[in-house]
Amino acid sequence: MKEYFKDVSKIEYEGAKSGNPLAFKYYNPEEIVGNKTMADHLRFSVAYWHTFTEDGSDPFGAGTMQRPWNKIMDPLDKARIRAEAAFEFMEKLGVDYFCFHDRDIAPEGDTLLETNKNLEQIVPLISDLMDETGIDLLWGTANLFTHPRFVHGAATAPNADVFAYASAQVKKALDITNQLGGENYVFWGGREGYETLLNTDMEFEQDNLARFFEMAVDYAEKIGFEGQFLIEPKPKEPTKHQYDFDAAAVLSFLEKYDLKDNFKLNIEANHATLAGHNFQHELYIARINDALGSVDANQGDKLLGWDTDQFPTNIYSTTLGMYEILKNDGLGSGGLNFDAKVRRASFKPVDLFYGHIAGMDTFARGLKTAYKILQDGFLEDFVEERYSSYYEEEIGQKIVNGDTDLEELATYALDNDDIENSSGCQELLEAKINQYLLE
Ligand code: XUL
Ligand code: CO
Repeated sequence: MKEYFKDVSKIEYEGAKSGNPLAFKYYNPEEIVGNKTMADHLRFSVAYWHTFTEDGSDPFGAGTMQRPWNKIMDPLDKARIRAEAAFEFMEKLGVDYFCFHDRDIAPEGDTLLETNKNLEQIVPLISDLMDETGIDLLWGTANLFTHPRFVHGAATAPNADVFAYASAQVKKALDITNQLGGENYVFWGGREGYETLLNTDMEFEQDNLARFFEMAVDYAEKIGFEGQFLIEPKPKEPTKHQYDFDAAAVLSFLEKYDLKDNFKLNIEANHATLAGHNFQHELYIARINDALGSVDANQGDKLLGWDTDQFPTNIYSTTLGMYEILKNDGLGSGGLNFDAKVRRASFKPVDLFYGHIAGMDTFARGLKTAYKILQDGFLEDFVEERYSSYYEEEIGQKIVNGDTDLEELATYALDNDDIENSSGCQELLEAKINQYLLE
């Protein structure tokens, strides 16, 4: 087998003082944090599409990425060689998981039958590479957004033939995810939304999306797929409005269609900021609704209004993100998948290592800091104290226990004009977080 990253050997942990760009400074997979290793907390995954398949092209310019494994002309040979390069990269990086869309790993043929046959050629090779390296599949998914047939959406398309085609694709993607022992299956509704309400029956489209999910749940049961279904919220791009706008919108959709037991959320940091939230907010909403399933680990750029999918290097964001994940008692079968791409100008193969190492170190440091904040309990103590009137005072207890009514509360308030509020102390708390980050 040809080696594609000859100049790189296994990435090792060398500690914060290391000057070696090809070493971890904070990610020490075996280090115990609390009750498990860093590797078990973080469950890092590489995204096949950004790292191995895409070429760096943007709407204004051609691809720039030096990816020797993508130079092969025959599409199936290219897919094979790409898989070999992918597993060499992931093994050297030391991640335990990867994720793919069906179309990342095998080329689309002239017919659906041919496309499925292409997948059947590549999946056994990927299975062998997984066995050889011990790298597992975090999640599989179907690409229901690139091909022109999905111009009006997939499950929410106004055309039943498109709905059927998307269903066939999900069926196959579930088959191969199951075959490869995938721990989750993701739905990201890239084109499930609208451009204008003038031509859209929103109610009908959302009913159809629910029908689509129900059929996937039934099929998974039929084939014995035990992985977790995940929906990945995003507010827009490529559609003007995506139905899975944010965690709250997806949760209310799942509630309405009685699907809550079958789905959790895959929270992507850059999607959170596009929705006008931050990473922690989306994780928090998912957590308190028992729906935090997995994470697409990346970051956006507030000065750019789109999904830039950058490698996560913002330590503040990863710390507060890991704080939520620890409070959730981990991600279960989920993980931290780098749905992130190196910049168009970072075109050397080695930049793929730099990007992932940066992201892994930033989350590892975030984990350690978040663990310390939780251990010390200063945030939790402050928040608990802030709401203490509901637990320590009779009137508060009555409200929480549902033992009162507007009449009794009005009588109480009429007698209690001098309300004393305490400070929110935001600046104090932010300064304290800085101390943890800088120590
Ligand atoms: C797009 C995105 C997708 C999903 C999987 O913004 O995040 O790559 O993660 O389809
Ligand atoms: Co994503």
